[in-house]
Amino acid sequence: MYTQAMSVGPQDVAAQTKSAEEAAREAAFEARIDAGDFIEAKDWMPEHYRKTLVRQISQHAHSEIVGMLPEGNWITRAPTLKRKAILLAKVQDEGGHGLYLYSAAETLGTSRDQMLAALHSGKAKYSSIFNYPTLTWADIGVVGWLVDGAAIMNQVPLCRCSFAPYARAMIRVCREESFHQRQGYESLLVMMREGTAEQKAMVQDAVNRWWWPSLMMFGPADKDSPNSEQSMRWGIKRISNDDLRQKFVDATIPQAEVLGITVPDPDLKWNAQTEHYDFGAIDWAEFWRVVGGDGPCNRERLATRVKAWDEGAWVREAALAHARKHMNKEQVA
Ligand code: BYC
Repeated sequence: MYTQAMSVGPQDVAAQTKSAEEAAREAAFEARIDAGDFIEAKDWMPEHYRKTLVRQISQHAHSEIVGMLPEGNWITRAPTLKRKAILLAKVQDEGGHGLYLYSAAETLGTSRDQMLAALHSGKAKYSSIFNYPTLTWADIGVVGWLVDGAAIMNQVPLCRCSFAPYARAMIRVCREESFHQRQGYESLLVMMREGTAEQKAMVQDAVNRWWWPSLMMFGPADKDSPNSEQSMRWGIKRISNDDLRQKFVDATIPQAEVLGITVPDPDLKWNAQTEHYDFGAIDWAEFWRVVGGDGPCNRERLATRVKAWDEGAWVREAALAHARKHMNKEQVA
C-alpha cells in the first residue's frame, strides 16, 4: 500500500503540473481582482467566478424581461396619451436591458437559448418583485418610484463590477433606470398634489402593497446570503444586501414625506445615533415562498413568457432565414 501511494506515474506528474499551473493562474487572477482590475470575457477566470456571473447576470436579464409584464398590463389603460407614451418607452427600455444583459452573459460561454430554457422550465430565478400584481394605475407610479428606485440602488455599484462586460452594460442600464424612477415619482406627485381623495387613497394603497416586496428585492439578510461573501471578495457585488437595503430606506423615506404618504411599517423611525432609519422585520417566509415559485403571480408570469416564446417561433425562424440569405449574398459577392 505504502509503495503504491508513493509511485508516481506520468499521468500523476501531468495532473500535478496542471494543478500547479492552475494554482498559479488562480493566484494571478486573485491578484488582478485585489488590484481592482477589470476582467474581460477572454481573460482566464476560475470556473466558479464564471458560473457565479452567469447565474447573476442571467437572473438579472430574466428579471428585466419578466419585469415588462406587470407594467405592460397597463399600457392600454394608461390615463393619458402622455402617460401611455412614457410607459411604452419604459417597458421597451426594460426589454433592451434584458438584451444587453443576455449578451453580457453570452460572452461567458452560455447561449441565450440555454438561459431562456432555464427560465421557461422554472429552473432559473428572476426577481421576486415581479410576482406581485399591478392592480391600479397608482401601482405603475409606485413601481417606477420604489421598484426602479431599489433597482438603481442595487445596480449603481454593479457599474464597478469586476467583470467588465457586465459593468459596461450596467452603466447604460442605470442611466435609463434613473429616468424610470423619476417618471414614477413625478406621476405620483401629480396624483398626490392634484388628484381627488380617491386617487390619493389609491397611491397610499399601492405603497402599502409594494413597500415590503421592494425591500425584499435586495435579497436575504447578509447572514443568510450564501453567495455574498465570495461575490464581494471577487468584486462582483460591491455592497452587501443589508447595506443596500438600508441605503434604499434612508433615501426613500424623505421622498415619501414630500409625497405625503406613509410606509406600512409601525417600527420605522429615525435613529439619531446611527443616522439611519430603523425599520421593522421583513417577512422572510413570504420572500422564500415567492422565490420558490409560490407568489401571487409566479405561475401567470412564467406561462406568459413561455407563450410569448412559443408564439414568437416564426419570428426567430424568419430572422435566421433572413440572416442566412444575407450571409450567402455576401459570400457570392
Ligand atoms: N428575488 O446569496 P444571495 C430589474 C436568490 S431589478 C429572487 O444574496 P446573490 C428591474 C439568489 O439569486 C431586479 N431571488 O444571492 C427593475 C440566490 O439564489 P441562487 C433584478 C433572489 O446573487 C425595474 C438566493 O436567493 N436585479 O431588473 O449574491 C423594472 C440567495 O441570495 C432575490 C438584479 O438581478 C430576489 N429578490 O444576491 C424592470 C440585480 N434575492 O441563485 C426590471 C443583480 C436573492 O443561489 N443581482 N435571490 O439559486 C444581484 O445584485 C444579486 O443577484 C441579488 C442577490 C442582490 C439579487
